[in-house]
Amino acid sequence: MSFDDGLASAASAIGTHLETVLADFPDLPVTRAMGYAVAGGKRLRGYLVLEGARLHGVAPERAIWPACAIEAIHAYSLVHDDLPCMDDDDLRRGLPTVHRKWDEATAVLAGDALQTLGFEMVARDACHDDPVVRADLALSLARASGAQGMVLGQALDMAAEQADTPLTLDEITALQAGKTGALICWAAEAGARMARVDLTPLTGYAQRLGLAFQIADDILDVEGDAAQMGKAVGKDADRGKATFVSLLGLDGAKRRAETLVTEACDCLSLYGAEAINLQQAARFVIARRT
Ligand code: GRG
Repeated sequence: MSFDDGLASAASAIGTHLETVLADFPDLPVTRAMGYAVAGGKRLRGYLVLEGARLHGVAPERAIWPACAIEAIHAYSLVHDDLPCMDDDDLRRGLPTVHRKWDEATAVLAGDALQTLGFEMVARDACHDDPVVRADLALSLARASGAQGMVLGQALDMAAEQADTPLTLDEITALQAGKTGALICWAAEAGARMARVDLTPLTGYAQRLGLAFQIADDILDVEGDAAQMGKAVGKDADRGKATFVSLLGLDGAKRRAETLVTEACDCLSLYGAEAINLQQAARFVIARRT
């Protein structure tokens, strides 16, 4: 199967599973908003979970739970990031943002409920027989998404908007390691956690992948098709915020992303040909147009 077909198949399985889980919830605006927010997207994080699990012999019917969990947490972060008190965006994935389609209160609640749903899904018995593994998944997911991970990155980003001087390369690298890198790391490591094996190769891979993802996002922001997906092109740079492109230049940013992807792939060399899909995922991250 080609990488594109594998990603499409994973995205379909994740979407179907999330629909099934949400079908058990009361039919209310907040649950409809949750389903709307968690639909679509590339499903890169969920794909990383499923592939990392496959690499370690974890059954797909188990791995679908953390794959859906990370997509629910990711969706919550986007719903809240789009709110008027944060980025105030009207469009996400080419469609009205949740607070535009419903209202702000519903968007806050839908984001909150997607976050708690993420933790519920890794805590369910169906995710893993061993409660210690389920607790490890929940603990590490809390650290990745909370005030030591994604929320920390978002807070540093908000502080940078108020600062008099733009961030340095080291500062923006640390910020992005939290804001986008932490969830990507958790996704890539989840299969190894489920198989109770050493995380080190996956961590090395994912840290580089997460940084390459953000550099690619900054490149897309200035030259990509992101506008068609409802992103304001060049928005961060227009606000005077430092980006990898503003700090490294467009060509320098592209070279850095290429180097990171090569290094990420090298981190998985001990897995041999079995790691080809994760290596192709790393290449996809810098080749994507949205
Ligand atoms: C509000 C707690 C809180 C955190 C928000 C992740 C985040 C922190 C904000 C998102 C802002 C943003 C657009 C960052 C750029 C990187 C990123 C996360 C892009 C969106 O991820 P994709 O491209 O999205 O994987 P899809 O739509 O494919 O799921």
